[in-house]
Amino acid sequence: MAFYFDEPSRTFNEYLLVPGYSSSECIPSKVSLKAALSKHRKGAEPELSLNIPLVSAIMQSVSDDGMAIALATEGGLSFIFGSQPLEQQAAMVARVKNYKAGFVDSDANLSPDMTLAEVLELKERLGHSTMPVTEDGSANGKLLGIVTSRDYRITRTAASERVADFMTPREKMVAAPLETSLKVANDIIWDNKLNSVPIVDGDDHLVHMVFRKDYDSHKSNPLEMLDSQKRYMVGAGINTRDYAERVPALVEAGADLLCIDSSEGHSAWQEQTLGWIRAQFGEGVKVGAGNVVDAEGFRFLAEAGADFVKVGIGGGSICITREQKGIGRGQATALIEVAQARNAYFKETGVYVPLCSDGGIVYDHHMTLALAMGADFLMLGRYFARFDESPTNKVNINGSYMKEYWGEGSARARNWQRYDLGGEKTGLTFEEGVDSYVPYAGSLKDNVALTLAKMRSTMCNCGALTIPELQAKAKLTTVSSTSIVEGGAHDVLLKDKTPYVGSSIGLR
Ligand code: MZP
Repeated sequence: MAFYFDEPSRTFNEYLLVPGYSSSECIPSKVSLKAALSKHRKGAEPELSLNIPLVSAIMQSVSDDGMAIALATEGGLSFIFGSQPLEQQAAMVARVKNYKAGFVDSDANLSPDMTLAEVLELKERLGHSTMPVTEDGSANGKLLGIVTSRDYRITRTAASERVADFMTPREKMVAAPLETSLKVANDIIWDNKLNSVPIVDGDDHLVHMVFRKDYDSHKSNPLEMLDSQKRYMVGAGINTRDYAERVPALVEAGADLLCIDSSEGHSAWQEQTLGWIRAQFGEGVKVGAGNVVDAEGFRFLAEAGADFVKVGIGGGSICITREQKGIGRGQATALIEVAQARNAYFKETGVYVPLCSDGGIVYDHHMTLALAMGADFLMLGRYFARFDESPTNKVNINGSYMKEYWGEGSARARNWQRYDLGGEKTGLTFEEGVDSYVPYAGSLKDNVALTLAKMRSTMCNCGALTIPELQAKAKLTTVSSTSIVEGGAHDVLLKDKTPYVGSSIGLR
């Protein structure tokens, strides 16, 4: 006879935190959001920790090298998507590891034959007004000049005019050699009253750009996720098919942490993958596994050697697995049960396995709920997809800016390995994800700051200055549907007709 769980499957929306005593010590500026990222023994520090408990989803539409750099700057971590050729994925990882804050790869580049109309289109699309001109229009071509908004007047310069005719040519430009430090580049910028300086190699090929505004980035980002060599930290997704080739390539490229990306992790394939990694690399390569939604699944992956376990099936905003296959579990219920299993495993073995709550976060306060329920950190797709730094197009739909966001199980991503159940290589036989838009929300930095301000504030209401303290002290209650109505603005006529959105996510 089938097994029936006692509890219905519940979502984050069905819970609230009940405040506890807050001492005068308990103020938001004292809250530490440091989170364990890899398993560790009782009393020992984890080898890997996050400075903020947020990681970006292993998805084409979320986590490329640009997202990874932006998130590591704020103290979180990205997992570069694995549904791409391994050389390409390793190159993204390498770009994060080689990134020098303040030295950026130029993403708005011109060739001398382009027209002013094309320059304006690029400016509108990317939001940059400084564009180097290279022989072949690439980011590393021979430098021929530069175009800034000082080089043309829209009212006077014809839209058909060629870049070569109005750019500031190379001989009138200031550029700096490859070995230039950030400090010296900044001095050049100030001494010459520039907004940027191109860094060139011995053959005068463009390598990087240094912009005036980036100089202070290190100082203003105290939570940056840096490795022992002061490089940004980055994770990468792997699958249970080509791990023997992919894992060594990612390790070689410098990935700090891997994660098996699969819709369902309680499987022999994950056990084999973890076993292979341990046999080849011992404990030196850290790898998370998942996803699971019950105690049995957790224990299986913990015993198979996972460094962290990811929780969640079917709750992702772009996910239709529950509709298509009828499998999954409400994210809150799944997390609560898995956290209980994790705590029992810790008591029994002395090994603490961090949990990542993956998918289904809609409002900012859901993040704090997930942490209170036992997650150590959160994986977010939709949240990050809305920002400038996500790799997808920003498009105007009926007067509002949107970013594209598609699931790994959609026909667009065709990540069949994520849904692989063994047997012949079949490709994606049916979709488990959708292709969608999410409202454009601006920069990652501003949004993350707001989200974390709310998180710190709620933690103080619960009398907690750290995530483990929140987990120990949190008091949670389920809510009735009528009390949800009571929780919003109600029985008043709002002066501002814009619907109130209780989250920086802003969809509901
Ligand atoms: P969300 O933050 O957008 O709600 O959910 C992101 C999570 O959804 C990802 O981390 C991943 O676990 C899951 N995901 C990604 N693609 C699909 C799909 O196409 C999916 N079904 O479920």
